[in-house]
Amino acid sequence: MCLLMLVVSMLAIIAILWIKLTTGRGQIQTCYNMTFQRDQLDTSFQKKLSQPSMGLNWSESRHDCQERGADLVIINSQEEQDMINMWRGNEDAWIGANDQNAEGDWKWVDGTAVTDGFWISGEPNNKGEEDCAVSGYQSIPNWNDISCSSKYNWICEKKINI
Ligand SMILES: [Ca+2]
Ligand SMILES: [Ca+2]
Ligand SMILES: [Ca+2]
Repeated sequence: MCLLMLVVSMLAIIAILWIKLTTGRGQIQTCYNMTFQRDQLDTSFQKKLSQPSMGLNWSESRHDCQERGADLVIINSQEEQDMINMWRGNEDAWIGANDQNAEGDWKWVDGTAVTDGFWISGEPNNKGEEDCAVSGYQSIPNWNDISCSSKYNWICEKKINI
């Protein structure tokens, strides 16, 4: 029990939402780096990131996270979902779930099953061929399956010791 408490207290999440801005001179990558502790959710994270963005496809997004020692976010709780919903503002953002290996068998990037989640009613619907998930509307639930080659912002998650 003590160990569990210690582990839980040591976990924090850095979620990083990179928004690529386009300018007349080409792409500029801007990094918004926000850290939070689970017991310190507050209004300081209610930052709107509403700049027009270019985005990356799901695989590129995941690769970007991995290069930073992180991975696409795994949403474990309502609390985490709420936080991500605030951070992404009005922008759709990739999350770390896909059913690319087997249609309808949704898995997180760590290989665990997506047992329940925050799917929009009627989603995932695999319309055309949609194997990757975004957190996509202001309301909750707001997950949707989208073509993995679409381009969106993305949210990385990294466990850190505090
Ligand atoms: Ca998580
Ligand atoms: Ca699918
Ligand atoms: Ca869909």
